[in-house]
Amino acid sequence: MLPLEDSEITRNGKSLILAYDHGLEHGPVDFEPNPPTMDPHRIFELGAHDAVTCVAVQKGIAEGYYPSYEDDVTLMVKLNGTSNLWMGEPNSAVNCSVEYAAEIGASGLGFTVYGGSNHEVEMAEEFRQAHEDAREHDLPIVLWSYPRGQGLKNDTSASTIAYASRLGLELGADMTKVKYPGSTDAMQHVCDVAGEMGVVMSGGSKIGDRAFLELVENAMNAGAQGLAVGRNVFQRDNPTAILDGLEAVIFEEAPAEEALELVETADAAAAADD
Ligand code: FBP
Repeated sequence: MLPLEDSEITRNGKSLILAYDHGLEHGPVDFEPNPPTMDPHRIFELGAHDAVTCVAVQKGIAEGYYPSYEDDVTLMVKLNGTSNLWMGEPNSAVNCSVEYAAEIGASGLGFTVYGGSNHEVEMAEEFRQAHEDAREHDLPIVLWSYPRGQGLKNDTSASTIAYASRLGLELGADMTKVKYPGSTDAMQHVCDVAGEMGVVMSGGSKIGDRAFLELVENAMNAGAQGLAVGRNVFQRDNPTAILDGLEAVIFEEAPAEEALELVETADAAAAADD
């Protein structure tokens, strides 16, 4: 595991990864609540917000758009990913090599493993290759650890999510991204079993400002290293406002209530400008 305190993908040891691989994973439907965000330029502009430690995208978006933002934004390249246009046991195609990600400016790498899928073994083997190549380039690698597949009865149970975070530690991830397991106590266990490896919470479907900030506050109190979030930022009318609030909760240890005031102030200012 690489020490991430001084890494470009963290700030004071904490992370807010702005994930934007949804055009591949879910399709353009995810941009419908806020159509301007179908334009990757909009996301890289958000990536320059102080709250964001890096923007995680697939190779095509990185290659096409990152050159205009390399002075202001830190890039994470997702090495694998898949569409949801097909059916079957969860699997994720390796779309980019570590070498190419480094060439196009990545400061960090992302990789999905669906533990519990009938394809877990091949994804773990592909992760082994990516991990060892990442070490050659001195790049941190974040595991998107999402147990799912026909063998799993409940892929969001507390014990399954704890297993997901432990998989990251065992396989050599520098940080592991998991779904919220449902309570602060469960999240604390998820972080405890990850040992010295950092755990970041996955944002999930869009929910209200207060509920989301409270969720992130709970995760941070439970020992999370931060957040990897997509829809709960870019599907909002004013993504900058929620980033103001997330910055307060994650980096300044502000309570959700205080962060919510920042969000509401920023929303009011934006409304007055319109
Ligand atoms: P969200 O914050 O929008 O949930 O994004 C995090 C993420 O891991 C993305 O990187 C990825 O596209 C998506 O969730 C996958 O979600 P799903 O659980 O539907 O596979």
